[in-house]
Amino acid sequence: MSLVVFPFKQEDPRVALANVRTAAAQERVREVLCVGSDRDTAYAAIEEAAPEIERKTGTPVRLILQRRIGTLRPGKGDAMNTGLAWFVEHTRHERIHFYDADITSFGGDWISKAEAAADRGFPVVRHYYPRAATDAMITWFITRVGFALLWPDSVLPHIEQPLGGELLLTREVAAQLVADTGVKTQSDWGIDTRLTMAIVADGHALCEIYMPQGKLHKLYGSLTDIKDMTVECFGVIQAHRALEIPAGSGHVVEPPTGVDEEVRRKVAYSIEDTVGLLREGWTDAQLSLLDLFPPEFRQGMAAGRDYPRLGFLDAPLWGDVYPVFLQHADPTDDAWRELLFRAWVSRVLTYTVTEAIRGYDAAMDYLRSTIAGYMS
Ligand code: GDX
Ligand code: MG
Repeated sequence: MSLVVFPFKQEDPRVALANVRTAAAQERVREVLCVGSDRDTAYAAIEEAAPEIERKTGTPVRLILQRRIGTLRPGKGDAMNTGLAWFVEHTRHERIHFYDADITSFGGDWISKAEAAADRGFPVVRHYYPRAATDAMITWFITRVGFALLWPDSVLPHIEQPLGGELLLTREVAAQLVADTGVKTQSDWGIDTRLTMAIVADGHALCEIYMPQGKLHKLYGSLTDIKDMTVECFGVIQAHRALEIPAGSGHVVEPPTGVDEEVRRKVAYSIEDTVGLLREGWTDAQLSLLDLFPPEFRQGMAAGRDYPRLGFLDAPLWGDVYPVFLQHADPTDDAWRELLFRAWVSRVLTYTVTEAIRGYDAAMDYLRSTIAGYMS
């Protein structure tokens, strides 16, 4: 029997509550735990509705605030670690599920499919879903690149959505993660990457299940959110770049069953708003950091101050630039954070104007081939 955990922060109470109700009504679910960042409106709404949901479904809905467990920016990592610790210390359930609270396409099948894969013997199950060709840009240009460059023989670069917040773990795996100091430390957006790395390093077999309806959820509030996410998702890889990860533990990916026309057509970000980011906010400190990088990158980035260049940061150049960030970047330093974000924006724009415009299938083939290229 299972516990379902929803970390939440400033979510639409209606969406969060609908998801809590859906989870509580599932046959295998014995308890739902909502981990809030503070007593916001969603917190109040869940608190009020919990007794009624329990009466209707027989499933208790608990509500707690995240604890300060890690040492980095207090964020989603503290919330997930609070949920993991609570599961291990306060319950006897066999499995734990995590879901983002803002998914509007959430349904009982997210839970039942994961349970079915765990029944087949997988101690770790991750959900994956179709995403637009211009979505998942951190996954494609930060996480999978880092995994491919640093651990080409492991399963890490093959994981479809290593940042996804939707997953199932058995009690044994959860207990191991709760005891892992590296996981505990990761209080920020790096938590999903850190969990993925710890699970693979510990040699657990994992199954990725396909949700054809996709994950529809809240759009990014501001570019600051995505900047923090980019830097923190890079930071976790950089901090653990010396980690030994064994070659190949079991990894099964359920084949995808088609991609919605809406996903194929969707443009996930505004090119117009993004181009401006290459031009604004340069400081002398950022400019002097460019000296550490290959000349094509240095010139391409610096030229952006006058007129943003959109097509220069291709896959081979990114493969040369990324290791420089791995070696030198200081994610606590403003100039480095800005430069890393700017470089990622530039890589995203180059890909968009040279590859994504060729259409969905060509773009996805291209993205996959870049990862294979970095692995060899
Ligand atoms: N308690 C708590 N505290 N919950 C949080 C916090 C926090 O500081 N920050 C976010 N959450 C909740 C949020 O309410 C939602 O339920 C979930 O965590 C995910 O956050 P959201 O803002 O919806 O993230 P987003 O942009 O959808 O990112 C997700 O996918 C990324 C990716 O795959 O690209 C999220 O799972 C990321 O960790 C992941 O990197
Ligand atoms: Mg979201």
